[in-house]
Amino acid sequence: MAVIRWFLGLIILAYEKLASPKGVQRDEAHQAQIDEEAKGLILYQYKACPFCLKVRLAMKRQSLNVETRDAKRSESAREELMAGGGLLKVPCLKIVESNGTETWMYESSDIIAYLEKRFDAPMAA
Ligand SMILES: N[C@@H](CCC(=O)N[C@@H](CS)C(=O)NCC(=O)O)C(=O)O
Repeated sequence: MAVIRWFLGLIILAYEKLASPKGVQRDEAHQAQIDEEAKGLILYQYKACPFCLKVRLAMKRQSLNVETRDAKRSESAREELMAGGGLLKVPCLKIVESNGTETWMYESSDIIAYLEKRFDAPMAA
């Protein structure tokens, strides 16, 4: 079982390398503004989780530079996720609003829909 999981993980990481989109191009000022907004986001994830890959690719497509924390390898990330979100499940997007309000969003499709609504719609690169 562990070997199968390891092999699937390899496939997922290889797919990420091959399928990685270039990402939307923005002018410098606009990208800087998006980068600033993205500082309020943290993606809790596992490297080899297909649902996390789906979110990472969506972020790449939108050129969103979001901090990621590995909840499998890092005990502190796992503890943060459990304490904040309440579930040991990934992906989970921590959203901190400018007024300090925190939201812990689970479900890859919900996360992608949220990012597409909040940031510009992705365009072909
Ligand atoms: N429907 C969820 C599925 C997420 C999911 O099943 N994630 C797995 C990892 S691939 C998980 O966190 N399992 C709990 C665990 O590993 O402890 C989504 O689309 O985000």
